Amino acid sequence: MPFPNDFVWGAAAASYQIEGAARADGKGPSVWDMFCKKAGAVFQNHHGDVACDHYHRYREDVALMQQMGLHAYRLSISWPRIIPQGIGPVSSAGLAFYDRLIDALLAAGIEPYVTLFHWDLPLALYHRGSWLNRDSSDWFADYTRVVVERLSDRVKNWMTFNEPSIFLGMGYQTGIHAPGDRLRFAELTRAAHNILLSHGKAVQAIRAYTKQSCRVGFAPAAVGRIPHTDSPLDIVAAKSVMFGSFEKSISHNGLWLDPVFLGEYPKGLLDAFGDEGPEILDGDMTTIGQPLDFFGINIYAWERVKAKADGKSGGELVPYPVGYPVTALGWPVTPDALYWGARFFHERYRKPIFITENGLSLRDLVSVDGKVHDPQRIDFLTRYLAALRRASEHGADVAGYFQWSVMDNFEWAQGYRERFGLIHVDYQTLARTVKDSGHFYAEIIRKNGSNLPDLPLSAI
Ligand code: GCO
Repeated sequence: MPFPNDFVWGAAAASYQIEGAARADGKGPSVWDMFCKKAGAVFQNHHGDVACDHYHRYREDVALMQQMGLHAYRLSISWPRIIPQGIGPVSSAGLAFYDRLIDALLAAGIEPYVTLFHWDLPLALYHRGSWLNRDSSDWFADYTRVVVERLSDRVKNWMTFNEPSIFLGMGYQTGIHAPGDRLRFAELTRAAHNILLSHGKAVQAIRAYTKQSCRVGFAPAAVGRIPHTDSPLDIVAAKSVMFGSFEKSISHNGLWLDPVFLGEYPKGLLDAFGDEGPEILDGDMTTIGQPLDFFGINIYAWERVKAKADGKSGGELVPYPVGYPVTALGWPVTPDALYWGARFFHERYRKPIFITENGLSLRDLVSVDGKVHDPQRIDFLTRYLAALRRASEHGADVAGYFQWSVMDNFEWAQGYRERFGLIHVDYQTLARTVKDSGHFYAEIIRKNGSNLPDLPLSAI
């Protein structure tokens, strides 16, 4: 059984994680350039100064993407490469790089899906108050205008933010990501509201300045729960955790997904925030709730829940048993997260679903035969994609899948220790080697998934 005929097969990466050239051609510093210089902030003090040197090697990388037969490539634009100070003068060299990259992708028959913000905030804007400053929504809208005016004659698939709940939570609450701050809860909800406003104004800018009809979405993470069984009670329990059960948290789906797709914060969430909730001005929710064309979602590992014994709402966590399969990062392998995620999000938000990220990290290495054998990634892909196809068969409008990641890259606070790529990168020589999983994924694309086994959920 194949996937839908027009299913989009892609792979993803992000500017700071692969480009390198951190100061080339007038690029301004980002908060990650600053953060990596803090001793101990990143594994072995790794940083993105060189990364995969994609800035100079993009033609080779696009050629490898073409070899794999990718339909699409999800890239992000480096804001400080376009506008070095975040606002003000635009870098022609920065725009020229993305001109070259987009042209190379199109020449290779690969559709670019562009994320406007994947965590590399211009450092100058951090010093102007970052997302705590309500002006951030105008800064972001103007940056979006510059990019869309330049690239929208060739780019027709846009995403505004990547995982706002993660970059806000890890960068400004726990501080284990850039910029490494630990804000008060009321500051976090203010920043979240400004990020959502930035999203809405960016959507307006895309619609206003695009040079062709286009599709707009964003790529959130989500709090996800897998029903322990497919019993109605367990399904209700999983959804009640995902879309109800409000508490004082900036991770809650109701803080991010409902305002964007339903145009409002859930009342229960604002009640839970109390006087630490965001200040909402007239018109804000209309701005935030700009219509979108698809529901992008990054899904990796979800927890399982079952109905509470006392029948109350919410769900009881079902821990994974000792020895349950995990990735090199310790994330449980939970393929049915793609099944339930596609079904739950399509049911609630009624938009075509793109899995904008899914993958695993392994400790891949180049074997004596010069190849990179990664059978666990092949098994992972088999299970997760079989589950996603099952969701499609059961009525979810599944439109595409982007593997994270096209190549090994800088995995934030873990630096280069974690390898997520379909392509191995030797960080000393920068040599690329397509892994066995890259060849396997190419076969899946060629056969539109019909070569994947027809696994029942219980076997996934
Ligand atoms: C994220 C980011 C990616 C990560 C990937 C693996 O989801 O954290 O979008 O940049 O590298 O998800 O953690």
